[in-house]
Amino acid sequence: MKLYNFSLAPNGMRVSAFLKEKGLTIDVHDLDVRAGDQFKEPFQSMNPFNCVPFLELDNGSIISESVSICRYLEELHPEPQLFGDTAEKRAKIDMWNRRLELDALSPMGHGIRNKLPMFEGKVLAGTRNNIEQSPVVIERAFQMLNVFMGRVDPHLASNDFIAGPEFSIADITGYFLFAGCDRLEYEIPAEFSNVLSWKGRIIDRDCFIL
Ligand SMILES: N[C@@H](CCC(=O)N[C@@H](CS)C(=O)NCC(=O)O)C(=O)O
Repeated sequence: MKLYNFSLAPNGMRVSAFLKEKGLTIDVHDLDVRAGDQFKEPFQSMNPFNCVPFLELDNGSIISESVSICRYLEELHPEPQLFGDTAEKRAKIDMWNRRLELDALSPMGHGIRNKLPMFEGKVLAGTRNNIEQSPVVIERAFQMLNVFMGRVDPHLASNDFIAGPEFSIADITGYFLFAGCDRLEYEIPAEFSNVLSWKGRIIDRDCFIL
């Protein structure tokens, strides 16, 4: 199998961090998505969503979406488990990962793409068009992040990691949420001290030294 990735792509780095945490190495092909490699053949046909990361299996089949790739790799290499080893743990890790992605990572990503000049003409991932950057989306990202932080802060008072006592794929998502907040220049309000403590617990983990 081969992973198509770009070393500066946050979603690609989620898979790289997962691989490092698992102690796995796989064949990687670097696609420079800033230069538009993903729109050229054969990559356009391999992933018509024009994004990295995507994984090519030995039978030629393609899996994209960072978490779906990680889930597939976890099935092949269950230890150390990052998606949970019981029905309850799996559901809770999935629940937290979805909350992080839908309520925080996604609005944060839209905020960045509507703010930074490097994303002009690329407001939606994997597109090149004239959709304009909008300050309203940036403001909404800040509002949604504030709501999210307020919701998770009490939960993190009694949980070392976001889905419970063990580090999981949801913490990997969390790390890239924090990295994106820095790019967006969203500072986590000091009142959310449990969120800041969680950030402190995961930020220096070896898997994130890529
Ligand atoms: N939900 C997807 C998002 C993938 C994505 O947005 N990838 C970005 C890099 S972080 C990309 O390839 N962008 C290419 C572009 O915008 O042209 C995932 O988790 O894999």
